[in-house]
Amino acid sequence: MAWKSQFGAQVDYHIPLRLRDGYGLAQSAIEQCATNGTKLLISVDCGISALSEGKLAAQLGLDLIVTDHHQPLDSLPQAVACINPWLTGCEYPDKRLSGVGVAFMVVIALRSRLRDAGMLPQPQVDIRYLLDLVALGTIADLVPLHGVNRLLVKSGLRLLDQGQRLGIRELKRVADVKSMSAGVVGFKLAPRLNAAGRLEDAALGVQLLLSKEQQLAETLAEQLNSFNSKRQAIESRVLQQALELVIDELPDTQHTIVLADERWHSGVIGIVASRLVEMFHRPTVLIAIDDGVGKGSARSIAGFHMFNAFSHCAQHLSGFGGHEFAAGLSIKIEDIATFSAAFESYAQQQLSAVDLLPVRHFDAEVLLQELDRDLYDEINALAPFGAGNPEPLFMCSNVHIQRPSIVGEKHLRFNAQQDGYSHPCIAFGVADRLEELTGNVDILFNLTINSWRDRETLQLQVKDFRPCVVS
Ligand SMILES: [Mn+2]
Repeated sequence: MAWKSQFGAQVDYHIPLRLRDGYGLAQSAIEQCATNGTKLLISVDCGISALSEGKLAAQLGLDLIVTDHHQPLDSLPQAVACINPWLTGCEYPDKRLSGVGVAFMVVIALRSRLRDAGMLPQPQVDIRYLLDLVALGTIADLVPLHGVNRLLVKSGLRLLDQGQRLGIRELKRVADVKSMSAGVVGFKLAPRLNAAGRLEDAALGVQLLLSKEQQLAETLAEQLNSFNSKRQAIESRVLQQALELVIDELPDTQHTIVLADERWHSGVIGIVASRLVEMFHRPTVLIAIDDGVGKGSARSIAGFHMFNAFSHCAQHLSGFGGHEFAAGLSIKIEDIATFSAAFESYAQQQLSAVDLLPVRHFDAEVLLQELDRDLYDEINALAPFGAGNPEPLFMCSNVHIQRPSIVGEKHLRFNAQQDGYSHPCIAFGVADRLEELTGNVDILFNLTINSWRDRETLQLQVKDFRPCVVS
């Protein structure tokens, strides 16, 4: 169903069915495009390693432009152009653009070429209004939020907050989002847009973002929301199963976690791998086995470059791709054991025992009396916070805990007191640690503002705590 783009071209989109076609530029997609008369194919966030697909596109008479931010291999796909900040000779200064960031730069360049050629349609397109989508994609792609990325996200968040795009408005409604931040996008909006793709067809998310009719947008947003709930349920089941395997099978001396299971859904293993990394602080690969083929998702820790590790173990893999902290692979079942051993021995060389200790870094140790609204405002000028630009984390030692209680079933609320000063605190998702909140403790926290009935109060969002060691 092609339509006319703002620059005047007839366009359509294709989202790979991840479960059928895997990630990226799939052969079936190229064939389909050729059949329906497409002349030019532009990839976004994929394609840089699609050598055979590039060849196929050329054979079928399709022009291909690859835009991507993944690491290029030694040879590039056959294409009219490959646009990727990591290409040798690419002079673009900011290598860490997201997939959508690269696509947006292409839009900027295209607009300027069209203007110079006198081909820009009137009234002129204001491409700033695309920044809400750019922010969304940049946050969801988990690139570091500094440099150009931070600027794109900062401008885009304002648009997301205004919710001028119908689909975004509906998405905010079903996700119960009141105010916007990079965290809200990452934890509430992006998972809902992605939920359909993890289980079925990611095109639902695109349809929502493009929708112009209220009724349709409402329906799509609600569908995505229910996919998301389903995804969460599957995820917690897979996590449970993975934990059982970790506890049964892994000795303490093991530097890595590699688990494979036929019950798993390849759409959720990445998220579960992230959870295992949080819990065990080991480079982790989870492999979902389906029809005799393994599809793996990997997450890493500081000091261990996952893509390099996969390159090192390439002989045991059918395919792989990714970055320093996240990567994916495909593997034959009979190779899983040898891969796992090679991966572990590489990690033994790369990582020391100290690398494997979970460490919490904080930015400053403070006293409760130093915390006020002015400090919050100063810190907040550094936002948006997210990957690569974490929200400043403070440590306050030896605070006295008052009135700890469970709120909303899963969370803890209490007051922290020190030298006559006190601040309200909230700790999310740790209701099971209520009993540890006695006497004097050290707390790690971010500064937040709690708005309630038009009153704004400083609130400490406690990320972790431990019994105080000095007194
Ligand atoms: Mn990407």
